[in-house]
Amino acid sequence: MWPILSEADNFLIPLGYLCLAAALRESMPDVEIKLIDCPVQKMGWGSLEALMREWQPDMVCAGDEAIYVHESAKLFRTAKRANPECITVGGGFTLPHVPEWSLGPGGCDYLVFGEGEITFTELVTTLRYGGDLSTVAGLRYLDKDGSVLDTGFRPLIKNLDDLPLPAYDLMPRISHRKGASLFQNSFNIEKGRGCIDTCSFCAIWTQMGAWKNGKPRPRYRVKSPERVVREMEILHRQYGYDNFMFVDGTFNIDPVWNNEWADQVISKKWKDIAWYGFFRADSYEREHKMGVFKKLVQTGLHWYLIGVERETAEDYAFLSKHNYDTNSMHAMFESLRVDYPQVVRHATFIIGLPDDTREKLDRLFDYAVSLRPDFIAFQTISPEPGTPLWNQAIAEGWLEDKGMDELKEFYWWQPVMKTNHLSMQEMLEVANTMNRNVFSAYVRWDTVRSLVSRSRARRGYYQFMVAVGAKTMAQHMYDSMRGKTSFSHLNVIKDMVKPHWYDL
Ligand code: B12
Ligand code: SF4
Repeated sequence: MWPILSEADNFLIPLGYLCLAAALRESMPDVEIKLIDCPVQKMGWGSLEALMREWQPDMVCAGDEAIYVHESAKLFRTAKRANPECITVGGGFTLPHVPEWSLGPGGCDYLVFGEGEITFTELVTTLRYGGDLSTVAGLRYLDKDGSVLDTGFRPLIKNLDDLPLPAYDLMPRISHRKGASLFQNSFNIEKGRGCIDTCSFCAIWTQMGAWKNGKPRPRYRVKSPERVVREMEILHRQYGYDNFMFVDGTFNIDPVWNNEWADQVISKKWKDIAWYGFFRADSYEREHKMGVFKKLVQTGLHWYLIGVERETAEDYAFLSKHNYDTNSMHAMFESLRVDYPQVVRHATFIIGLPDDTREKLDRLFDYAVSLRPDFIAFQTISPEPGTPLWNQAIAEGWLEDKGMDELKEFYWWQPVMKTNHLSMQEMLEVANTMNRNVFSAYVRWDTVRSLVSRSRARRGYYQFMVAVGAKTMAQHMYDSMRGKTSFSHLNVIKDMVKPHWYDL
């Protein structure tokens, strides 16, 4: 189940659900599992409820990302309306970290904390065949007296190759997602889980970390190169996908793994395979010098996303992001630009830190442009439940007592956290201005060259950006002619509209 707010937003498949379904199917093949991908099936709340009434599921499950937490509550209410006996299970990045809310107004009967496959399967087995739920590690649920019962942390799966292949067959084909103009015909894939760093705002290392005494520790695990190539082969040959999005928080942690994997992919001689990944700056140089990065590009790497976040050492310290500095950042971007011009360089920055001022953010803007990425995004910091930043923000009162019901605002484009020098409204204006001004930074020769680049990704991306820029400018001019001076059209998510089928 995956109700959404906007058709254009959710253009990738929820891989976690395919992994959970595969694990459950492996241990209980007779359980009937349905994955409903509302955006793809254009299924609104009305038809979803009708389906549930007809189908009478025994269990309805949903994960979440903060922005859609309120949607998961609505889903669980709908499920209970359709079948009062239905058991609701929540998992993923947010719900298990706010158990009082999730097991109360959030409408969950059970929460699966962290990595889900084994805990979820054991939960279903125990509910089905009987047994003591308090011995199933990784669960949170309400005890008889109404208090939250936490069954403790489930150790992480040691060997990710032991996982069954994601249940690809349960997913409807998604290539027709129009909003995915940049990522047509793509499918998510993971090489591993977790990360080596501990960035305070990031839920990737906490979700797949090892928890002890209520605190996460970073853990990084990978599948074997053979296993990942096998997944790609099935998706490519059997399902016809040629574009992969590696969901790993950091693709370039281990050059030896990457080298071996690249050799295997190259030996397959697949035509027109492309992939997108998230990278770190500090390990770039090593891979580049070893010749591994060149091989990654040969395998079809066409989009390099890096969270630069900030410029100064103090800001990196605040975010708990380690081993980043301006020299290596400049060197990496310059090498990418010169040595791998076919790869689109996408840089994201975090704004809205407690000490941010307009001047500080102006400097950050100039720094971002000086790195010459192809794509710059300034995102306002959003503390996510379960991350160290969330605890810090609550302790410091930075969230102004925002409760879970306000979590729908936590989508990284709108400020939710107080700063010492800028009001929320001022921060919103600064964020909009910074994202808008990015367009003027692209009035340069490189852009013209990129529009006719031989690289499909580069050409496609620049054509897309020029079209967005033109549309934005036209809107701006139209607004100015009508005497409207404030400009908010780059507040991307806010501008998204609910699809017409949303309530149907
Ligand atoms: C692909 C992706 C997207 C895609 C698709 C989302 C999807 N549903 O798959 C798109 C591009 C749409 C997207 C958008 C956003 N995303 Co996103 N996204 C990811 C990404 C890169 C991969 C997710 C994935 O497939 N992981 C691999 C699978 C196998 O693992 P998994 O999802 O964690 O699932 C496992 C467990 O978590 C658990 N589990 C998960 N769900 C459930 C449900 C149940 C019932 C159970 C029992 C267990 C369970 O079991 C699974 C198997 O072990 C993650 C980062 C990451 N590497 O995980 C960020 C991430 C999930 N996104 C994040 C954010 C912030 C967003 C946005 C808000 C960003 C924005 N400004 O728009 C939006 C929100 C949109 C939305 N729909 O909610 C944050 C979430 C933080 C948080 N606490 O909520 C993450 C963690 C990135 C980060 N650095 O912090 N995202
Ligand atoms: S390096 Fe990236 S994936 Fe790793 S903890 Fe930091 S933000 Fe998360």
